[in-house]
Amino acid sequence: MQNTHTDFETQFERKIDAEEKIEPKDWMPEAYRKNLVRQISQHAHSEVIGMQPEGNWLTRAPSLKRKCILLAKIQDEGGHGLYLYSAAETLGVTREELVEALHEGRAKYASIFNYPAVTWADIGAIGWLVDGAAIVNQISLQRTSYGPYARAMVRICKEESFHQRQGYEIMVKLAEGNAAQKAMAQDAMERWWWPSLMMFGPHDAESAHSAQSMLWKIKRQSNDNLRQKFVDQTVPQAEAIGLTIPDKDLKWNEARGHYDFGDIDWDEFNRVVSGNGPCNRQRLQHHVKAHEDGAWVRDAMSAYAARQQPNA
Ligand code: FAQ
Repeated sequence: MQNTHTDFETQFERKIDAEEKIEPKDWMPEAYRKNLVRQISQHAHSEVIGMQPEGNWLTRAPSLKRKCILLAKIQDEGGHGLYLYSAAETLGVTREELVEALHEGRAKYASIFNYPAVTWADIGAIGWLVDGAAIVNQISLQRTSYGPYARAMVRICKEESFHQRQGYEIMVKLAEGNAAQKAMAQDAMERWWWPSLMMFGPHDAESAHSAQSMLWKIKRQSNDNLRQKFVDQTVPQAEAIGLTIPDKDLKWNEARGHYDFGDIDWDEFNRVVSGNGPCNRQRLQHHVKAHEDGAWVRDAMSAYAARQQPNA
């Protein structure tokens, strides 16, 4: 007897309830597939666009050792983009379609990468705060319901944890340094703190996709829960190196067992997400140009692949 649509749906729901992974060949609701393509591809675009602010400092890293570490870190981010594009491709979209959606502004990438990295301390702040925020989110995504996405997250989290440490270590060194170095670290903290909190997305009540994504276990923790986790883990790290978090409302709440913190500037978030942040145009133009400059490589690979076909 053939399976009916309802049988497939029941099997899908049973797997989700039983914490079994949904795999590429399994039946899945079309809206589940679409939502995953959206989230995974935006995640991939973020990793790749995220190479730009740090790439800006490769030629100016203060020592050979710092340059090697930064180079390895940025290459890891490119690798994360590749695992994630591959995971998205298992859902029946092509890499070309995903890149086209980015270039045409139909796909987003994380708002944080539209801010400039203007001093060396920004490289410390990106590793510490931006990778730190990314890990908090990605640890929960290791348990996402789609198998290829969950498995990509395992390796990505290991690498992000090295990235976070390298960033924090830059900040430690600057904070232990002379007055100018300390001031540089504090200035970076002030510029990157609020945009890092915005990485977790709108408040749960305003989040368009959360309710359904939580039911399908694509997301395992809400935007606000993850943001709170990040604040709770980062405040003691800032205190340990004598940096001040730029939030007058930040204080430990004994009753909640969490830090209370101030309101995010959602106007700024919306401006950046809708394409009007400090570097949106520059980031996208750079990606389009790199893609166009690389066309000959893709053409050569296609020509070579065609030659390998028997009887071609
Ligand atoms: N920026 O309904 P929700 C990294 C959009 S990786 C831009 O709450 P959702 C590594 C959202 O897309 C960082 N747009 O959405 C690294 C949606 O618009 P849409 C990336 C945002 O998906 C470090 C709308 O707002 N990580 O940093 C943002 O349920 C250093 C409504 O929002 C991931 O992508 C934002 N911050 O929750 C690399 C993790 N927030 O699509 C280099 C995976 C929200 O309807 C250097 N993604 N929007 O047009 C997720 O966990 C989720 O997608 C969220 C958003 C939590 C980001």
